[in-house]
Amino acid sequence: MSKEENSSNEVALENEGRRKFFGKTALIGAGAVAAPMTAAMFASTAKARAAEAGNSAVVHPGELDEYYGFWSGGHSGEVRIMGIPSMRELMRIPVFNTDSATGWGLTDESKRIKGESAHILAGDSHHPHMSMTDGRYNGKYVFINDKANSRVARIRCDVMKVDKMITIPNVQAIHGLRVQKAPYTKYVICNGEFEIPMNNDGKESLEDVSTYRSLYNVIDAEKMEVAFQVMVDGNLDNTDADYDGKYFASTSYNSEMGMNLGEMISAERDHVVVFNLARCEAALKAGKFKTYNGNNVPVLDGRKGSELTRYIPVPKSPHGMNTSPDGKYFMANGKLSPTVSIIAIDKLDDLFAGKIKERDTVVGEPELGLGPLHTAFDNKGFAYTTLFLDSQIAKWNIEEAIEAYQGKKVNYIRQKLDVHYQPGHNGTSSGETRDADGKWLVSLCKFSKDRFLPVGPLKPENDQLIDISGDEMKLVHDGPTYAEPHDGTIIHRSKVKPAKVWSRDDTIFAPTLAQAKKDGVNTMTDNKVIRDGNKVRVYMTSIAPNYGMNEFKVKLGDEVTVIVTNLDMVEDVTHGFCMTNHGVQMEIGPQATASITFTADKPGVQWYYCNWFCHALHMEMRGRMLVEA
Ligand code: CUK
Ligand code: CUA
Repeated sequence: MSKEENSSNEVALENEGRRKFFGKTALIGAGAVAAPMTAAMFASTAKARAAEAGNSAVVHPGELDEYYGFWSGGHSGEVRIMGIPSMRELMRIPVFNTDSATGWGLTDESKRIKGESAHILAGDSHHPHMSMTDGRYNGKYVFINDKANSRVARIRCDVMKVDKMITIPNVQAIHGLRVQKAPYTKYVICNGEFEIPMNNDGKESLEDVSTYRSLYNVIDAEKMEVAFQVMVDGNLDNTDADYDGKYFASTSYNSEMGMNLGEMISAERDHVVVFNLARCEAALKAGKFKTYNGNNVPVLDGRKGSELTRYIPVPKSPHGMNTSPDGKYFMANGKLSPTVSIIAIDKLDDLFAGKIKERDTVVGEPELGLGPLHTAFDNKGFAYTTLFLDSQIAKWNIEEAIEAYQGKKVNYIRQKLDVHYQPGHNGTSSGETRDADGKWLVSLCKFSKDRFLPVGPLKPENDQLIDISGDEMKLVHDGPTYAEPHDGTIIHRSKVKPAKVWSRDDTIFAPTLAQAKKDGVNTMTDNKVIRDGNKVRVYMTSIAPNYGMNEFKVKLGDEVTVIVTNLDMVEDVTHGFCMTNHGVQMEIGPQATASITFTADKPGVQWYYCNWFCHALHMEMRGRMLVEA
């Protein structure tokens, strides 16, 4: 390592110390004052800061955001980490997509994690949700669904990389996804949206749809295996969990089991399915399940009349499902109905005991405007519902909406704020947890139209930041985003503790190190070529600005695996490995090992180089592979 490298690292570490200090004071906006200030400078800054007091969206250069936002990247297939309130995009986590910067989808480690879907290069991510303990984020994992290929992935929040991915059997299109909130995230819950024949072996017809079903999926969060599935009547859209560890609820927009638009929207009412977790687990234990399609995933029967579920009728084609952070209500957002149906969770015991009727659990149905899709919450009893067709967010009082349902004359709507335009999901700071704090609301708008400089027929979306700390919602920021944030969670930074460098015993590259051990290679010290038939494993170290191996030889047609171990201990010194003209590139973080396999199908000299700028001599960090013909 060079001298400059060393000294710049010391500066970085010193900064880190200062950040920690200010982090403890929890005074965002009180700022890291790096340079000495004159009295006049201080006065004017203090004035500017006072004007921002209360809930400032301004994050000055060098200051850190108060919240992490985990954003879905929609059909880009990724997850993004945002800083809130600055709305700066901090990082992208490739998940269901392929990423040339990090080599996600190309490296051996990522292919191993993708498993049976390693050949699938696209995806559609919708719902990123963090694991919880007792209804509060625990900083461990973020789970995300792939609607396009019926997958669920897990992001490990210490390294912010995917460490598990599974394809869910017996279903098509995993849509709504949430986590069990209490007592802890034992299960990840998600909906199979599209109805398919239970045994989908090509023997069914397009005409007779009587065997078509949607399944509710309950996934063991640690093992990342399907624990069980529940067969339902109708399809499933969005889902959420209670704060007691007892019930899950899902919206169904196609209770008709229609196969075209007209059929799907024919009924005036669809329903919310409520799942009784204890009864499902008991049925599983008692062996009351069937299997389908030749796999051994247990499928419970939760169709109408089952003891495992209840079907609560709600108006036409509901979409979003949101649990209020006080744990009292499931809210089903009407979509084609201008209403949100408020389901009292404390009435569900009686419903399952057969003491009351399904509709008796509905304690409010406020009329909010056109196209309610999703609802978010503050800590003062207000709900914020996106109105897709009206391009507005309605702020309303939950208890007053319940009183109105009982016949009292109250105006539960406090404000309607124009957003730009057509909002889908919205999210409040910590609003999906007991820690809801009523500071920020983000509206994920599907259209931006005229809000930004035109960039051609394809326009960005618009993620709008709204201050909800006062009586009135205030729009404070427009944030252009690429296709397509569906859902975002806003998590206080105190809940997230990312690692600075990789640990050598990380599970993500453990299988690679196991292979090295078999090859008799110490990845921290050795630079060696191991030949195994026509398979060649090239082990090399990297330390700025050098690879441990400047040249190696292989034979034309060999299957070459390059395994690089980054010996740098310095935070942020990431190296890359790129073999020119081979479509081979990857990231190797400090103290990580990464590997990539390709065919040496071009004879002659092939340069490889470091593609992550790491040092003043980064351009010189390269070497030659000779492919002997
Ligand atoms: S969905 Cu996209 S706006 Cu996938 Cu939660 Cu409602
Ligand atoms: Cu190593 Cu650039």
